[in-house]
Amino acid sequence: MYCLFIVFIIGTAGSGKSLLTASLTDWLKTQKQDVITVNLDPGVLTLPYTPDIDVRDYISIEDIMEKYKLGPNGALVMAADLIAEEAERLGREIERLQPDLVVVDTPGQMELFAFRASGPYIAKELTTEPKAVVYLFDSVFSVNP
Ligand SMILES: Nc1nc2c(ncn2[C@@H]2O[C@H](COP(=O)(O)OP(=O)(O)OP(=O)(O)O)[C@@H](O)[C@H]2O)c(=O)[nH]1
Ligand SMILES: [Mg+2]
Repeated sequence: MYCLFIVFIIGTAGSGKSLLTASLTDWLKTQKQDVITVNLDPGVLTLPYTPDIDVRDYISIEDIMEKYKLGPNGALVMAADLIAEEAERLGREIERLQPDLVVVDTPGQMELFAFRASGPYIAKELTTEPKAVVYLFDSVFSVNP
């Protein structure tokens, strides 16, 4: 039976989510793991990895700002809801690629993913298989408990 594990990289803005997605995936590939990356950040311009599935193919922050006359934060809230609408399609894309592991890079404004209904909904819709969360803190701040 096909079974996949999906890891959501969540953390505060600039805590290193995208870089960890890149390094973790590279390392897993050296361990001969069949892994793919998913970018769920619609606002990012450049990434340190080439995502196999990219939410920017469906959603553009600039288009949302223009179309709905929203500021950058309002547009990100709206984008989170639009991603939720696309979640089933993203889930089908993952299924089509049949990986063993999926590393999901989430948006910098973690409250959009972690503290709104759309985040858990997206997580649930992407797959019914086992899921894990890796939570990143700012490392410099975390030195002092
Ligand atoms: N020295 C060091 N720099 C890091 C580390 N992880 C990330 N960085 C740097 O921190 C900056 C932000 O890293 P990103 O991976 O873009 O962080 P992010 O959480 O994806 O950022 P947003 O998506 O914008 O919230 C980049 O310049 C990285 O090179 C790390 O472990 N050590
Ligand atoms: Mg990022």
